[in-house]
Amino acid sequence: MLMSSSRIQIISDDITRLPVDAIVNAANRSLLGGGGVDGAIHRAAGPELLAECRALGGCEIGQAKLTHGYRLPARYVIHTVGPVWQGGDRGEPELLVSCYHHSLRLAAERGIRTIAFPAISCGVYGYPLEAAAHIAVREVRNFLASDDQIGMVYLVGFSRDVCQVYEQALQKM
Ligand code: AR6
Repeated sequence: MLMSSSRIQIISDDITRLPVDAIVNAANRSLLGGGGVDGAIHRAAGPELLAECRALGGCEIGQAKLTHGYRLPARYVIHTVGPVWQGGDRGEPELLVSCYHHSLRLAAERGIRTIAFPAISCGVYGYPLEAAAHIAVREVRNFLASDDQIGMVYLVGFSRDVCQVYEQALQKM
């Protein structure tokens, strides 16, 4: 098994373009689409994605559900619902940890080998980027340390700035 840190890669890209086994969606509890990365994923996947999501009955904050990727290059979409930042003492860190953990566990259970995460909660949900990047890197590393199913986890920054924060978080670990 490769060392866990060599199975984490930070990339600057549009997550909807990545030919990985699964991309993660930063969704809301309805799972019926929205703005940001959620809107981009639904646009790129096509209406079949919304139809499958309708049958899922929503998703709790910190949990994750899997659908097909339809017109996306990715085979699957793992929809997770991040916390809205409310100052940090309303369980937000634990809920964000839970998003990464449940998404990775679901991926491993489904035999997924390559998975890409956006910066969950770091857009309209307002989670401070440095704190969220620290959680993302730590949780992915912890998971990979005891998993040999997933071969590569991509942490996707939509801009170079986000990637820089991820790189700093990775160096600090
Ligand atoms: N590829 C990669 N990253 C992206 C892309 C993309 N195509 N588009 C945006 N990002 P956000 P949240 C980045 O707001 O904060 C939706 O309406 C973006 O720059 O998409 O978890 C849902 O329906 C930011 O760094 O998600 C929910 O209601 C990160 O993805 C709500 O927003 C997350 O930003 C979820 O809010």
